[in-house]
Amino acid sequence: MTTLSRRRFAVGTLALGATSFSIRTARAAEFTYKFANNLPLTHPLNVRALEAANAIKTETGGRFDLQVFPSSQLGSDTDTLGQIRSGAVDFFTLSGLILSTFVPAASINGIGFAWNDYATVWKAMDGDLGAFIRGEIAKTGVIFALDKIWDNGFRHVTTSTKPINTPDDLVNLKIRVPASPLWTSMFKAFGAAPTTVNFNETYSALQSKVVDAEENPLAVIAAAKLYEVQSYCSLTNHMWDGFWLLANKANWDELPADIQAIVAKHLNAAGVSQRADIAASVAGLQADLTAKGLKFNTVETAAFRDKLKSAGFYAEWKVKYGAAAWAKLEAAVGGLG
Ligand code: X2X
Repeated sequence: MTTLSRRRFAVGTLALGATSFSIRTARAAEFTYKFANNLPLTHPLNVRALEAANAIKTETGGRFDLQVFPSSQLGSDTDTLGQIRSGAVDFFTLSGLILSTFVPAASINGIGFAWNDYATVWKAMDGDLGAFIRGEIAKTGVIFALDKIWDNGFRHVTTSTKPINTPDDLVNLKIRVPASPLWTSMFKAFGAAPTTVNFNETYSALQSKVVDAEENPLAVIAAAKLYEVQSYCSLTNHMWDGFWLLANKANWDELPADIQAIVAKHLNAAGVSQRADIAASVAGLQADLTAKGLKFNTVETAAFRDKLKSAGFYAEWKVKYGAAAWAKLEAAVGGLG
């Protein structure tokens, strides 16, 4: 285990303290379920998750207590994927790209430079493409995804060394990527040197210069204070990434139908509100991060997409997903070449 920074440790301890306080003071709930995620409490995902937890407690008359564990308190994403499969964790927001280590089709929305805007993303993820992915997740028999995918965002490259202006700037770049074959494949196609690091160890990997770069949406860069250990943010918009709200099927099936309905209603509504929070925060976040010293630049994305095309990236992944799944992606985003 890598050492957590003192700041992160303090946040984790406070959150656990608050949880046990509420258990002691409130009437014991009939059902106490755990919701794990990898993000700090300040990120909209946790703000909305806590709001949903309160609404669920109220509407179930205290019968259902959803305990939110932020900042990978229950383990790294890779560990927590094991726990949601076994039922040690009940709910878990996870990037579809990381989920693909268990459900291969789940990374398909992360294909590089596929999405132009949020309108296209939500139409597809609330429509046929999302339904297809949820179907694949449900086929595992041990987990399923709630209807509404939550937003992580459009991802951008940050570095401690130099801005990324052209695809050539990625060559040999030591960049952290999450644990997912698609991420590694895409950055290798650019000639970069990707290293897999779970999110809970990313800050320290950047701080200790194990890697020089990472890539994330602005909301994550801000909430996790990655600007403290990065100097440049190149607005590459290279990928849209969302969090499926996964549930352990056996634990879910133990809940009475009326409680299931209340929990699903509030969690899906929270996901939709959280999408709006992220979209509304982008302009302000860029200004805040600039004030904190991060230097921004924009890029011509066509050159990056052409590079992936000539490296055979799209052709390779079309074969991996299969023609039928690829057709669903192209029906949503247009031809990918
Ligand atoms: O690990 C990441 O970079 C993050 C926070 O974006 C995900 O959860 C995929």
